[in-house]
Amino acid sequence: MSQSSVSSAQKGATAEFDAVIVGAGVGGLYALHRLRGLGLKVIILEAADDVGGTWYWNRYPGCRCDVESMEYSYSFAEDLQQEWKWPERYGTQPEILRYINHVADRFDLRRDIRFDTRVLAAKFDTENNQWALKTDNGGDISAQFCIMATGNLSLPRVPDFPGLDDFKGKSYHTGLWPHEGVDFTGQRVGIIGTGSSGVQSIPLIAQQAKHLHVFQRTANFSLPARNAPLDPEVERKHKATYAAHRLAAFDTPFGIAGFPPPTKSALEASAEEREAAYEAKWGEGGSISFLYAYNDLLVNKTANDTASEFVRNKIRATVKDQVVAELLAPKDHPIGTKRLILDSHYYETYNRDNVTLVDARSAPIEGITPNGIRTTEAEYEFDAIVFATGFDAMTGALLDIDLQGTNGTRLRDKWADGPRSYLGLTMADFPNMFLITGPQSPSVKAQMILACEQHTDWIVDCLTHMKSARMSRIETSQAAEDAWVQHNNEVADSTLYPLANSWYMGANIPGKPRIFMPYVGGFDRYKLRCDEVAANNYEGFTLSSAETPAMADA
Ligand code: NA7
Repeated sequence: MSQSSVSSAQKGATAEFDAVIVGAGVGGLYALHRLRGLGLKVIILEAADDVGGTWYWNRYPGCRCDVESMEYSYSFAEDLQQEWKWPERYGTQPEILRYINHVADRFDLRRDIRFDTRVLAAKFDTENNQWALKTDNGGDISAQFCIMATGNLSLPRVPDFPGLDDFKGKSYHTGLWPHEGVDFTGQRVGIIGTGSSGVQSIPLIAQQAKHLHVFQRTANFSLPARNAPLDPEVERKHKATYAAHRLAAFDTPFGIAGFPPPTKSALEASAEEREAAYEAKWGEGGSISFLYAYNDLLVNKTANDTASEFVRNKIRATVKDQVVAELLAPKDHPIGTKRLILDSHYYETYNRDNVTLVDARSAPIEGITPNGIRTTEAEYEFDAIVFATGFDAMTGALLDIDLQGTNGTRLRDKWADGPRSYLGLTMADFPNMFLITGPQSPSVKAQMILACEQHTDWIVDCLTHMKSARMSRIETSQAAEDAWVQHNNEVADSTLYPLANSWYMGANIPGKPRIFMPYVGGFDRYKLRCDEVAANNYEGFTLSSAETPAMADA
């Protein structure tokens, strides 16, 4: 353990590292940078052979961020944000990955990252206040603090279709896309799934394929992204007040400044007024802007119906075949309660002669055959199948690791009925472990990079406090965790979100408990609560050390 370590296991335990971070995505990289700044000996363990996390794996055609480039980037270094030039309004996957690589090099992060190393298990050693991690790559690691930066959408999922291995053609999951790319020219392609990954890739695959069949089980709402080269004037203005803009972002519900919160209900506006407002937002592009048309779109079903119907009518007006248009027009959930997709020419794609929409709701997929896909109604032959079938979101990557805390508590048991955390940052029975954007924090309902920064900054402050107080162990009280879980559920239940069978609810994985996972009380309110907890002498936590074993907070 290094000299400067946080009041170490002073009993003489020998930790190889002061802190271990699991994952080299945007969260893990920033955590490494900051923890190094505390003088700690830190390592990142990363399953991939390079940095980037979600932007490393998701290389499917059309993959692009749905948050604007000037927002979706780190805020911690003014020179970085001034110097980096984003070519387009929304970053493409290659551009974002280039940026993350630049950050890794600029801050000399690679020397403390162990690539090609998947963490299989982590167990807390109560005696020595150490986490012991087992990896698939030889050496085990022990560290006083363990920071899980494993991502919210990082465990890809292919449904358990019978015959999966029998397919003779090529198959791909959007979240595990080949690095060399895929050329579908002249091929008969079937794609399963119409979430964001499907909606982004379908227009581009359709341009190459001989014929594309899209298997849609549930229609999703999608808005035009209105992507374009980044306007130099927009960039200049943004950069002129970048630091202030970022500070302001911390005080907004989604961690993105520049969208004044709406003050009026959709039901207070006349039908004509509403139509004009939605039309303006539709023309502008972007999801926050659209959902900010009125203040009750996510809490009042009648209000939401007006926005949902507006988008359904846009789909009907775009897609020529009205039978197809009706299938594409979502009717089973209020707009915004599933991740609202941004697309480039998605609905127009169904006007092409080489694209067929297959309704996998009325005729579900029964299985994969050697030659293609069989539904309850027909069999389709393909050269390639694309699974755009999503992820075991928010909890999947954490549960994939055998995590064992105090008293033999296994995370898999603790979370058997759904995730439980305090602030989405820590968990009872898992001392000295922190989650970056864990379930029950805003995470995917905020600008993710800012959310990662906010969590890391909080952890760094906490470790700094522990160091000055000569404490070596922090643990969450069960009561604090219970209260936070209850608060999270109450907030979600006061909105329309739970009405949708979304991955936010765990609904896309058969057998997964249905609990609304992200905190939707607003990033601003959440950050205040985190700051308050710290200011109140780490309310809800117990801090202790070898010398002061039971020194607790309030
Ligand atoms: P999503 O949004 O979870 O979408 C997965 C899609 O796959 C969705 O349309 C599913 O239909 C479909 N799916 C899954 N299983 C089946 C079966 N058995 N049959 C037919 N269709 C199926 O994942 P994405 O990768 O698109 O996006 C994830 C997030 O990444 C996105 O929200 C952005 O935040 C970035 P279903 O809706 O379950 O009927």
